[in-house]
Amino acid sequence: TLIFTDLDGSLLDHHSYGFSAAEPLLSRLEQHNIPVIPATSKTFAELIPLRDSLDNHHPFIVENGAGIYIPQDYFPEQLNQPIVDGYHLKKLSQPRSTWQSILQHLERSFPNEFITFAELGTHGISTSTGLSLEGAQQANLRSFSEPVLWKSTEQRKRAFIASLQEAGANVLQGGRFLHVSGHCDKGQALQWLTQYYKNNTPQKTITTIAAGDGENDVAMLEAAQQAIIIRSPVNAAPRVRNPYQYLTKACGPEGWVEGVMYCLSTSLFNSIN
Ligand code: 2M8
Ligand code: MG
Ligand code: MG
Repeated sequence: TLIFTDLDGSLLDHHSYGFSAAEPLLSRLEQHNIPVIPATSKTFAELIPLRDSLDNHHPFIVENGAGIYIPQDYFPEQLNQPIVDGYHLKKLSQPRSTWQSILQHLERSFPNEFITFAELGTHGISTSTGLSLEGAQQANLRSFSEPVLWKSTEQRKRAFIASLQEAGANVLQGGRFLHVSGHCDKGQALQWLTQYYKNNTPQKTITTIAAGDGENDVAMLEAAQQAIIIRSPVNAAPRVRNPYQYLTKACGPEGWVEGVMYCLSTSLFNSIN
């Protein structure tokens, strides 16, 4: 079993970014060799300290599926992927600058209607996310995507998204921002990494579970065998086409524990029946 999980609003509390309710289960999963694989909008720079506090040593997916980082020596086989910052890196998007120049061109058609992460800067990111200044700085160290804060109407937002798509970008809705990146998502990243585990571990069948609370998690929730939709304190639950799905009663890390316990008990039930 592999557990792919969104962080903000799922394993981490939407407001406080805490995860204490999930700590006992996280250590039990580790003892039972069930990898918990973060799949997040966050950056590599944000994940390094976070993996430390979560005591997580598994591969991780950043910037909404744009990059998959695999620790060196995690798999017995030598990976073909280049080593970046000490990890094997599989890229699924063009660099951030590609999206920044498209956004710059759209400035004229959508004046004062959006503000990019780069424009917000450390202070602006900190105010709009509740992250510390250090956290905001790490969130801005992006390699493959540009988050955008939308300031105008829903109708204009649809026109904006259409223009971005026309220019070759892919747009995903996060909890607070629109994420402009390549044609990647957390679902494709889940598939790539699951195939990698299959090729490099003795188990021939691998069960995949995915947990998420937002629109940017839908592709991953649909790609997994079992989906856990974490209830959000602020947004409606995303619509997911997966017959094996569970909507949690609790939000954030409490909901995460509820959903993972539910999925593990049903997959155990299926395997003994
Ligand atoms: C951004 O991502 C969230 C994910 O849903 C959002 O769009 O609201 C990212 O920029 C990420 O790097 C950052 O940590 C997060 C903080 O809330 O916001
Ligand atoms: Mg989320
Ligand atoms: Mg997210």
